[in-house]
Amino acid sequence: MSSQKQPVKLLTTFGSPFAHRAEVALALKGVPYELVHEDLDNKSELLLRHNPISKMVPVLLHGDDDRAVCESLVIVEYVDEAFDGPPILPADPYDRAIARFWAHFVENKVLLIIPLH
Ligand SMILES: N[C@@H](CCC(=O)N[C@@H](CS)C(=O)NCC(=O)O)C(=O)O
Repeated sequence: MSSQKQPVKLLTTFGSPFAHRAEVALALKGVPYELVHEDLDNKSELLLRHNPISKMVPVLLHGDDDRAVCESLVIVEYVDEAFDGPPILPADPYDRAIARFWAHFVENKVLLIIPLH
């Protein structure tokens, strides 16, 4: 089966802006996916196995359950590269760098002041 057609699961939790970021990327690309809701007070073996470093959601599982992508901004870029559909990041390297700059700015300066789980 082509990797484009392999099933996609997104480990998420209610109200996570980081998981929403990954969902927006999947929606923009028109990729069907299954949401798997995590209880962050009782993390699943699936989450701990696929994200042993930070143990956070979102985690994107593509194909068999051993292919896991962690970190929402990494997931956005993976989804952009792995699936057909309209590009998310600009084609021009300079424009891509500017998009990444603002994504990191939001990550480090804006989201840090919002209390999250
Ligand atoms: N830098 C991470 C942040 C993800 C994050 O903060 N996820 C929260 C939910 S909104 C989480 O899983 N928290 C569980 C924990 O801290 O143990 C990303 O962009 O994916």
